[in-house]
Amino acid sequence: MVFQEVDFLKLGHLLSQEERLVKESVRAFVEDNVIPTIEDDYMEGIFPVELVRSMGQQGYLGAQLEGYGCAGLGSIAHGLMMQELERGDSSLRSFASVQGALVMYPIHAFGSDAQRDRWLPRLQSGEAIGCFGLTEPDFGSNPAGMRTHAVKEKNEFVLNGTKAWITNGSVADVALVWARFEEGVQGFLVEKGTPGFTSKDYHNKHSLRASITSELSFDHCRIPDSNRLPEVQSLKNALMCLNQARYGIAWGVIGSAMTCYDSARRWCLERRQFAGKPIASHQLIQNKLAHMLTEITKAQLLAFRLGKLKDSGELLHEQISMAKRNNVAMALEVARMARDILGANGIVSDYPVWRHMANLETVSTYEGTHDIHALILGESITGIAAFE
Ligand code: TGC
Ligand code: FAD
Repeated sequence: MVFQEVDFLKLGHLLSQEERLVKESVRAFVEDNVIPTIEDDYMEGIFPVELVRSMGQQGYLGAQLEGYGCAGLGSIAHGLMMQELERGDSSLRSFASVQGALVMYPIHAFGSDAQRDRWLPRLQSGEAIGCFGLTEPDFGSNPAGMRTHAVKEKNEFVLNGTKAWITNGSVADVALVWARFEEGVQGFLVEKGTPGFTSKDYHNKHSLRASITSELSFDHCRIPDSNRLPEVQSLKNALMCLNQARYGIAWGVIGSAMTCYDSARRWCLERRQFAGKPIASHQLIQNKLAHMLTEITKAQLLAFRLGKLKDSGELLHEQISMAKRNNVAMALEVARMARDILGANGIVSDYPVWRHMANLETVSTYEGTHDIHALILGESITGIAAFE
C-alpha cells in the first residue's frame, strides 16, 4: 500500500531541490529495505544490523557533518532524513542519531585530528558502530550525579563504572563514555576489546524492540591519554551532543505520526459498522482525524522553524526542548488515536501502529523526559531551575 504524503500546509513548496531529493530517496530506501521486514524484526527483537552498511553508503550517518566523507547536509534536509527513517521505525532513526549526533558529532567537535581521522570515515561508512554512554543505573535525568570515574596514571586513565540503557552498546566498536575526572566530566573513547570493558543486552523490552540496548561495565579499563576527547571541558559538552540528537528526534517522530495517521485514515474509510456505513462517516472519527492532522501540521511548522534557526546558528537548547517535548507527545497521542480507530486490528503487526506507539513511549523518555523538557523550558521562562 503506497503511503500518502501528509502535508496539509504545503510545506513541501518551501523545500529546496536538495531537500526534496533527500526526502524522496530516504523514503524509497525505507520502503524497499525496512517496511517489508521491520514488523518481523520487531516481533523477534532483532536490530537489522545488515542495514548499517547500506545506510552508510547512502550517506545517512553523520549526514549533517562536513568532511570525512560526510554529506554536509543542511538542517532541514537532515531533519527530513530523520523523519523518513523514523517513518520506518524509531530504531533506525535512533541508530542514525546515536551514530551521527552522539558519537560522530562529539568526535568532530571535541576530538583530536588523530581521533577524527581514525573514527569518522569508518563511522560514516557504517564500517564501525559507535555508542554513547551517559546514563547510569542511578543517574538518568540527572547525569551530573554520575559515578563512573577516571583516575590518571602516567599516560593512561583508569576507568571504573557502569552505564545503563545504551543504544548499540554490545555491537559498538567504540563507546564514547562520559566519566568524572578530578573537577569535571570528560569524554573517553573506549574501544571494543579493551580489557575490563563488558556489555550485557536488555532482552525484555516492550518498546524499541528492533534496537539493541545494553548495559556497559568498566572494571579498571586502561584508556590511553590519546583516547580522551581533548576539547571537552565539562558535562556541558555532553549536553551539546544531546541537542543534536534531540533536534533529529523532533523531526523523526513526525514520520511515526504520519504513518499512524495514514493507517487510521485508510482504515476508517474501509471499515464498516452500523448500517454498512464506513466508520469515517461518523463525527467522532472525523474529529479525531482533524485533531491528528492539525497536530502533525503544527509539529511540522515547529520542526521547520527549528531547522532554519539551526542553519542560521541562532538555535537555543530551550527551543530544541520545546520541539522534542511537543513533537514526541504529539506523535504518541496520534499513535494512540490511530490505535483506537483500528479497533482490535490496532494491536496486531499487520499494521504499523502499535509498534510505533510502543516505540514512542521510549522516545518520550530518552534524550530528556517529557517533564525534564518542561523544567528546561520553565527555567528559561522564569530563570529559576526547578530540578531539585
Ligand atoms: P545545568 O547547571 O542546567 O547546566 C550546566 C551548563 O550547561 C548548559 N546547558 C546546556 N548547554 C548546551 N546544551 C544543552 N542542552 C544544555 N543544557 C544545559 C547550561 O546553560 C550551563 O552552562 P553554563 O555556561 O552556565 O555553565 O546542568 P545540570 O547538570 O543541572 O543539567 C540540567 C539538565 C537536567 C537539563 C540536564 O542534565 C539534562 O538535559 N538531563 C536529561 C538527561 C538526558 O537527556 N539524557 C540523555 C542520554 S542519551 C540518550 O538518551 C540517547 S537515546 C538514543 C537516541 O537518541 O536515539
Ligand atoms: P528517571 O530520571 O529516573 O526519571 C523517572 C521519572 O521521574 C520520569 O518521569 C522523569 O520525568 C521524572 N523525574 C526525574 N527527575 C525529575 C524532577 N527533577 N522533577 C520532576 N520529575 C522528575 N542513555 C544514554 O546515555 N545513551 C543511550 O544510547 C541511551 N539509549 C536509550 C535507549 C532506550 C531504549 C532507553 C529506554 C533509554 C536510553 N537511554 C540512553 C537512557 C535515557 O536517556 C534515560 O532513560 C532518560 O534520560 C531518563 O532517565 P531514567 O530512565 O533514569 O528516568
